[in-house]
Amino acid sequence: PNSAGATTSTATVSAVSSSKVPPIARPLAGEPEEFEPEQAYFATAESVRDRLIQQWNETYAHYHKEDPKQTYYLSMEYLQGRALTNAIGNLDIQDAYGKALNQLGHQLEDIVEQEKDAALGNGGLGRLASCFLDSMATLNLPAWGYGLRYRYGLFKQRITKEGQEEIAEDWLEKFSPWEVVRHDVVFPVRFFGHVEVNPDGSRKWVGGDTVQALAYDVPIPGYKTKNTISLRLWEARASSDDFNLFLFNDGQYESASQLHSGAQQICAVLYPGDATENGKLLRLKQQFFLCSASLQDIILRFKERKNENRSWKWSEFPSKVAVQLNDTHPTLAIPELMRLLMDNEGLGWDEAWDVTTRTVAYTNHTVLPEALEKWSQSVMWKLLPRHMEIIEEIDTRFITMIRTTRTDLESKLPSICILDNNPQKPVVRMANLCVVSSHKVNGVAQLHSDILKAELFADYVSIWPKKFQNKTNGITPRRWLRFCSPELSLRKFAENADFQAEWSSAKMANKQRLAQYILRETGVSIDPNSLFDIQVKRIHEYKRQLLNILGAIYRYKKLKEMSAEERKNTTPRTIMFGGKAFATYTNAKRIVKLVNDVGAVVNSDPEVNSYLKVVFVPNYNVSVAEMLIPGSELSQHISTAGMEASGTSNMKFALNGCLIIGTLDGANVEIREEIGEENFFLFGATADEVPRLRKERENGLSSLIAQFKPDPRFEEAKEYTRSGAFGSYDYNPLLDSLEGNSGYGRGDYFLVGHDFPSYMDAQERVDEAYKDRKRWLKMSILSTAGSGKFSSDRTISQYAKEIWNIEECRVP
Ligand code: 26R
Repeated sequence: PNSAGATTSTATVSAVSSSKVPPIARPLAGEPEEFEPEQAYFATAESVRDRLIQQWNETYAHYHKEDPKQTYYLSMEYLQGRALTNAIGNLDIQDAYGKALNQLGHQLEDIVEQEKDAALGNGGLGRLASCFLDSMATLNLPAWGYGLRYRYGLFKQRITKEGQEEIAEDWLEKFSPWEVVRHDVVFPVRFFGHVEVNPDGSRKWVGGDTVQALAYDVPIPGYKTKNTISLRLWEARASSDDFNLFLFNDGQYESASQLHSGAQQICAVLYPGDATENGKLLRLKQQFFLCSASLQDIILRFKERKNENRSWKWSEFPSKVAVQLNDTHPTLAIPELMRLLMDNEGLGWDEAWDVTTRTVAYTNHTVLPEALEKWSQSVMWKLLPRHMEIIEEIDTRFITMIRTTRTDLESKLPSICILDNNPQKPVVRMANLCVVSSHKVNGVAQLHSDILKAELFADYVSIWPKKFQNKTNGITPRRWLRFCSPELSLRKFAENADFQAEWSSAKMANKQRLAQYILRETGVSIDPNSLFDIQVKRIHEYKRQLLNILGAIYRYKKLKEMSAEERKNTTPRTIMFGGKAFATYTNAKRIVKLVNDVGAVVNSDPEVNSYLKVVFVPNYNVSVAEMLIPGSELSQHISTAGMEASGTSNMKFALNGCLIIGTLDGANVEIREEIGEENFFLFGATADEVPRLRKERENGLSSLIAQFKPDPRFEEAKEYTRSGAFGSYDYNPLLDSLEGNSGYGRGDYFLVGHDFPSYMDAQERVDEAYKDRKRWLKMSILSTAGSGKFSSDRTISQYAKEIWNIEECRVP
C-alpha cells in the first residue's frame, strides 16, 4: 500500500486563490476555467483521490505497526455505484469542494452525475458487500474486500417495444479515477494440469495453464475517520512467456496470442451465461481465480508480518486472519487454503484442517434451490484436480465421523455429505462443503436464519448447534440517507405540526426532483401530489412484481368503470417499477414487457391518467436508487413468505420515511417490529402456511379435497389482460403460470392468487391512510425513527464480535 499513489496523470493546481477551497486537479490538457463537466468531474475526482491515498497510506502503516487480526471479505460481487459524493461526504469536505467548483462555474450536484456506476454485481448480495466495506472503514476495523475487476459490469437495460434489451456496460470506457493498479502485487493462478506424488508422499499440483492475477486497489474511506481500507480487485493477465513470438513472427497471430485472450476472458464479464458447458467452466474459473489470488495474498501478508518477529507457528494464523465467504461463490477458498498449507507450507492434514476451519466462515443469502450452487464433479476434476482430492478427503472424513459418532444421522448422509454421487449427474454441493468446513454459518435476517436452522441445515444443527447464527443485514446510512436525502437527515424527529410541515416539504422536494428525473428518462409526466408508490429490485417471480402489476391493472379497470365524480374520491397514485431481468429468464422479461405495456395504455388514457400512472424506470442501479428512494412514499416488498432471505431496499425505503406494504418475509418482519405494526401495511400468507397452501393448489389441480378458490378480483385482472387491453403481445404463457392448469409454471408456486385479495385490501388501507395527511406524516416519521437497527454499522459490529473476533484499530 505504500506505493499506492505512485502514478497519477495529473498536475495539481490551485484553482482559485482562497486557501479555504481545495485544489482541483488539472488534467494535463486544459485550463480549469475551460473545463467541460466531464473534465471537471475527472479533475475533482483525482483531487479527492489524492486525499484518500494519503489516508490510505497512513492506515496501512498503522495496521503494519499494530499487526491486528484482520478480516478478508471474499465476494464475487460489489455494487459500489458512484464514489465521488460518497468520498466527499465521508471526508466531510462537501462545502469546500462545492465552493471550489462554483468558482469554476460548476455545481457539485451536476458534476457528480458525470461518474459512471461501478456495477460489479447483480443486486442485494453485491450491494450488501459494498455497504459492509463502508461500515468496516467507518468502524475502524482492520478489513479488506477482495473481488474481481470485471471489464464489463452488469448490463445496461434499455426498454424497447420488444421489452428489455441488454447492452454491455463499459464502466472503464474512459478510466476509473478510483483504482490504483499495483504492478508489484501479482500472483500466479493455475488451471487444469495434474497431481504429482513426491517420494515423501506429499502431493503437488503441476502442469496446465497459469495466468497472472494483478491487483487493483480501490480506496474505501470511513465516515469522519482517517481509516481508509481497500477493496482489492483482481484482473487476469497472461504471463509474457505465454506469448509465442515465434508463432507471431510466422504470421500465426491467433495461435500466438491464444493464451492472452484466454486469460482476458476470465474477468471479461460478470456472470457469463452458464447455459453452455463453456459458460459454466468460465464461471468456475472466475470463482477459483478470486479465491486463489486472495489467499496467496493473505498468506504472504501473514508470513511477512510474522517473519519480522522471528518464531511463529501456523496455528496462530486464525488469530490474525478471518475469511468471510459471501455466499457459496468463493467456496473454493476452503480447498485452496488447505492446498496452500499442505502442499506449499508442508502442514499435515490435521493441522491444515484445524487452521482452515478456524479461519473460514460462511454467509448464506438464499434458500431458493436453483441458487444453491452445485458444480459437476467431472468439470471440477479437470479444472482443479488437487482440490477435488481435498474435497473428497473432507467428505470421507465427515462421513466417517457421522458413522462413528452419530449413527442416528447415518440415514441422512445422502443429503448432508458433500459429494452427490448420483450417477446421472455427480456434483459437488458447495453449501454442504461450506457448512462442514466453516466455524460459523449465518443467515441474513432472523426469519431466514430460523428457516436455515429448521430446514436446509437442520441436520447440521444437531451436529454443531453453536455453529449457526443470525446476522440481520443492514445498509450504510451515509449513502442511503445523509448523502441522498440531505434534508431529512438534518432534522431530529418530533411529532408537532411544525416538524411535520418541514418533514412534508423535505419529502416534496425529493418527489419533485424525482418527477423531473422521470420526465427526463421516460417522457412521462407525473404529479408530485399523487402517492409515489415504488417497487425496485431484480425482476423475479418470487419477488412478485406480477402481483403489483395485476393490482395496478385491477385499479385501472375500476377507475375506468367509475363516474368522474367517483374518481375524485380516489387517492391519485403513481406506481413506479424498476429492475433488471436476467437475460435468459423468460418470465421475468415478460413481466418487464407487461409493466411497460400497461404504462403505455394507462398513461395516455385521458379519462384516468390524473388518478393513475404506471412507470417503468429503465436501468435501475445504485445511482438511480439514490434518486428514487428519497422520493418514495410507499414501497412494495411483497415476496412470497419464506423466499426473500432479507431484502435490503426495504431498509433503505423505511429509513427515508417511506411506508412499506409487505409480507412477513425476510427483514420485513424485523422492520415491522421496529417501526410498529400500525405503521406497516401487512398482507399475505405466512412462511409456515406456504407449504400447505401449495399442496392445496396441487389438490385443486387434480380436483381432490381442499380446493383453492380463486378471488373474483384476481380473475378479473387476469381476464382483462388476456383480452388484449394492453396490446397484442401474448400474455397467456405468463398468466398461465398463475393457474397451474397448463404446461406452464408450477401451479402458481409463488401464491400470487392466494395473496391477491389480502394485497388488495391492504392497498385500500393505504389509500385511506394517505387521505389523512397528519396520520401519514406521523407514520412516515416513525419509519425513519425506527430504522436505526438496520444500519450496517450494527451488522458489522456483530460480525466483528461474534464471528471474526476482530477489534477496532483506529489511525491516530
Ligand atoms: C451463483 C448464481 C446461481 C447466483 C445465485 C444467486 C448468483 C447470485 C445470486 C444472488 C443472491 C444470492 C442474492 O443476491 N441474494 C440476496 O442477498 C441479499 C443480501 O443478503 C438479500 O437481502 C436478498 O434477500 C437475497 O435475495
